[in-house]
Amino acid sequence: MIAEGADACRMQRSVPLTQDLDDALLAYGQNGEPLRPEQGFPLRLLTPGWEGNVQVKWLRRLFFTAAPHYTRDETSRYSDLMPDGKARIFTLMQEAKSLVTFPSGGRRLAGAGWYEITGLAWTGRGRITRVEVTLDGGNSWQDARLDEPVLRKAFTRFRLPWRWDGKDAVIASRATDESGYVQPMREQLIAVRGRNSGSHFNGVKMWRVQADGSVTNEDA
Ligand SMILES: Nc1nc2c(c(=O)[nH]1)N[C@H]1C(S)=C(S)[C@@H](COP(=O)(O)O)O[C@H]1N2
Ligand SMILES: [Mo]
Repeated sequence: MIAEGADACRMQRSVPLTQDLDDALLAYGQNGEPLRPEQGFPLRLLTPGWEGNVQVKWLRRLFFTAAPHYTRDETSRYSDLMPDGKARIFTLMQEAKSLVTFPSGGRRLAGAGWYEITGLAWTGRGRITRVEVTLDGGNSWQDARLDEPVLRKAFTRFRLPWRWDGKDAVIASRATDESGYVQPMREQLIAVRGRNSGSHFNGVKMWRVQADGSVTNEDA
């Protein structure tokens, strides 16, 4: 199935008609009101568990073909060039991902003391079963608490109390899902998929907290 948007570029994605699609929706509303323009008004394809980039907004038409189409968006943006020169294409599944939303790049901590580290985790393969947090750039990890209810293919909020001693800290989260998949470290992902896989990046994301309280992007 080719889903096509009504934006000026007529965004097109190839969507396989597999069993994974049995909870797919053509969404015309959200939270009791019509879809908002930025969410794809009047109609959006929603394929829970698959990456957001498949979920075509401002849906204009669906058409059915015998084989996937190598559309412009498919090949120019969502195909990944692997280190061996081959391309990884038509990747759909949202692999487990998480990130710390506080503290995060651009924020500033007022001073040493108690804070709540919090963030979001999600996976297309079912439920999030565990989120670990590091305060020292990945040398050691501790379990965060997951907010209930933990639902399939949905955001799961995690929390961890933290007493900041006012010294440098490098903070990140790492999610595990019910399939046993563990969110990879950035370097592990780059080693396997190279540096041209940005659209599908689900690696661990580090924030650096400096002694003056500023928080910056550690991977920049
Ligand atoms: N029609 C159309 N749909 C689209 C896109 C687009 O450019 N045009 N971008 C896709 C990509 S790359 C992403 S990441 C998500 C973003 O969805 P959001 O705006 O709800 O976060 O929409 C997807 N659907
Ligand atoms: Mo995107």
